[in-house]
Amino acid sequence: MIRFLLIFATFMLAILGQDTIEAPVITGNEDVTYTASLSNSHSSSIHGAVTVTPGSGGVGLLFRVFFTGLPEDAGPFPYHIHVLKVPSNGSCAAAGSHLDPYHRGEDPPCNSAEPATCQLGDLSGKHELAIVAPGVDNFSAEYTDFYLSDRQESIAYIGNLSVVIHASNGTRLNCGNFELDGHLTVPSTRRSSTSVASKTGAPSPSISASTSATPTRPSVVVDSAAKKSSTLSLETFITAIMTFFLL
Ligand SMILES: [Cu+2]
Repeated sequence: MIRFLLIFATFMLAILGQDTIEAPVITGNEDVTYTASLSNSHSSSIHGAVTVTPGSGGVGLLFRVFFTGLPEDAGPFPYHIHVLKVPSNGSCAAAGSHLDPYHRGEDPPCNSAEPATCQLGDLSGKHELAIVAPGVDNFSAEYTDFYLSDRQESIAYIGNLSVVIHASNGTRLNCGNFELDGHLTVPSTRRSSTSVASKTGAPSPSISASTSATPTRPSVVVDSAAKKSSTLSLETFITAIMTFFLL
């Protein structure tokens, strides 16, 4: 009996050990625009840009994505925010790994129904892969990502990072660095969310299911550490029961 309980306890703890990390919803984003233009033109047919402005009321960031020249036989195309800048030689390999400040890791793959649990930089995982129909070589999307920031002090800050678009097999096809548009628009004071909304306009109708979904936790957390889900307390509970039986 005791052996059975030990095996059962080990099994349950192994399962529960896969704690779910939930990224906090980012509020208070600034009225600035960042654009990452895919720049490595000499080695890729793909061009385009990812433009980022504050989400409605400064909650999250509004992404406008446009890619063109997508080779028909290489998609669907994942694309991500990567943690390092693309160097002047244009090497997408030098862009490093995905933005993942909560150390979520690659596995299991991102579930778009639970975007808070995905790597912060996994844009195509949280929203949608760039998919093109036969004979079409461009893709566009617009969505709000609630877990990213345009404020330098945030660990979810995207302004000094890069975007990489991949072939379906993971090959890095093109990349570009986020740049503050015009380098002239740094606000000296934070503007109200009203002016943000009137400047950027309301988001257009969503394309993917997760695009316009209201976050289930409209928290005011800006930069606190990601929360672990309730699996930890369940883990403690099971351990307590096992201890009771063993004693
Ligand atoms: Cu990537």
